[in-house]
Amino acid sequence: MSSTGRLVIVSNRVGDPRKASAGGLAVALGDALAKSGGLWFGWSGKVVDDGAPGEGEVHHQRSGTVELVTIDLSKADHDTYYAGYSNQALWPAFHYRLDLADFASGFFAGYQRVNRLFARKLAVLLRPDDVIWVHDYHLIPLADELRALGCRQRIGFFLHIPLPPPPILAAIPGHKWLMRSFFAYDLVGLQTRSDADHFARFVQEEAGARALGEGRFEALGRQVVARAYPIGIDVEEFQRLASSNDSRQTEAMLKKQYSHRRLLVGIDRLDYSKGLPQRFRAFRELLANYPENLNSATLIQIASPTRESVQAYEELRRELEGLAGEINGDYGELDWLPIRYLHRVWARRRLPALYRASRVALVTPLRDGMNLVAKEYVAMQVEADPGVLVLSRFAGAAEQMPEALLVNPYDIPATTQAIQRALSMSLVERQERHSALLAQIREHDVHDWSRTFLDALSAIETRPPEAIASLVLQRAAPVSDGKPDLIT
Ligand code: GDG
Repeated sequence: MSSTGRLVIVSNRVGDPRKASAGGLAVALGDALAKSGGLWFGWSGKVVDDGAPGEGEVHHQRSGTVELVTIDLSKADHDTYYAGYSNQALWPAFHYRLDLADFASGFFAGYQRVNRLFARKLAVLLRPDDVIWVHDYHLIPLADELRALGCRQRIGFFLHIPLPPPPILAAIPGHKWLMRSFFAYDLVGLQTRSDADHFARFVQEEAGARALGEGRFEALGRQVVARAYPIGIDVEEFQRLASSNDSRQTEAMLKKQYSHRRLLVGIDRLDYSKGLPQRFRAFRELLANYPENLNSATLIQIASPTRESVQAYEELRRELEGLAGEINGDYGELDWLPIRYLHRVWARRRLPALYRASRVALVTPLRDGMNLVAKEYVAMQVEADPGVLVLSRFAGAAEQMPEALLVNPYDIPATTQAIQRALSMSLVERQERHSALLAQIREHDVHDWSRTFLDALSAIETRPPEAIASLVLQRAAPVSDGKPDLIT
């Protein structure tokens, strides 16, 4: 990072970068934080049943040179900001599922209240030369709230999930307020070129923004730069995990146990965006149409529990249990079950073994910001005998990974054919595809992602004080009746 300022990360959840369980993102952000002696701010994960809305106890912790600051949420705030607006309004809508979205006005008020709470608690910790990087859909209006408190620091934002095209965004009540919130940032990062195009179209069509070139837009007296910064994985970290004793033992166990089978793997949070029912149906067609897979092809599907208080997730769980039971009942034998469906979290250190033991990975979301599992699978394959990635064209990763077998997950017969093709692909073709994919994943890893984003953020000229003052003057009026104020 060219700036000398301290890095401040803000995200809904805070990961301790030094814990063994930390994922690639926590490790990558942790590296960037450690270099600048940074601060990471977010929700503690604790819900206080009788807590007052808009209030929460703040906790300070150190992890090496990094300060971790977390805040508790009252139950009312958790239910409206997190389970409500973030996960029942923005998550489904941004994943093109308006049919599942609930735009209850109480949700919106809670979302605004918690963003204001985060801003209030964070603002007092900030130094004038800090560089602030806000993450994901939970916190879109945070910069606006910080600006209202007089923050003049550079503030960047990264959206981990897709940004849908204008007609879908326009269906979100308060969408103009949301869009205006983006203009309080200096830099907005999106996962793909197509998300960046949607941003450009939306701000021009709905907010009358002027495009100034190279992703810079001017509207509402503000300027923002919005570009694609596709996230990657920590390839080395995964390779280290793979060489651990635990991972090697698990790989040997899987290979022995399934020596007469051909393994396929799916690893997903149990989320309706991941296309799991469609995947199970395509797998059933594989068994029905290509009998050579009977007594052989075995799909290990890890579906880690997530957001279980939300009804759509409960329904999905029941649907998948039904489908897995049906397929195993119809096709299974005494010594072979076609689907091993595990509804639990699988230890991260054991993921490499599962990736390595599998001939094919099924990564078939209906919509996904990027999808890191696709990249992790490729990174874990052995060059002498690599497996094949079947990847949805609707995952952000498809833009960078054209050498995968790209599928439309809604088209079940075509997905079935692609799985069959993956299972019977020649070694030469597997190697060619794998080496192209691996080169791309190595070049654009998570460290490259955070460096590129932070360099771009640091290169943006800081705003003159008058510009900040104008941001504050134009900010959204407080919500009085639970409905967002709209600029129409
Ligand atoms: C969001 C966006 C975007 C999964 N199950 C287990 C487990 N995992 C790990 C995987 C992978 C991560 O979780 C999942 O990342 P994805 O990218 O696949 O999906 P989301 O969770 O939806 O992430 C997505 C991402 O943010 C980053 O920007 O790519 O589009 O939706 O690392 O390995 N890990 C362990 N046990 C499990 O059971 N330990």
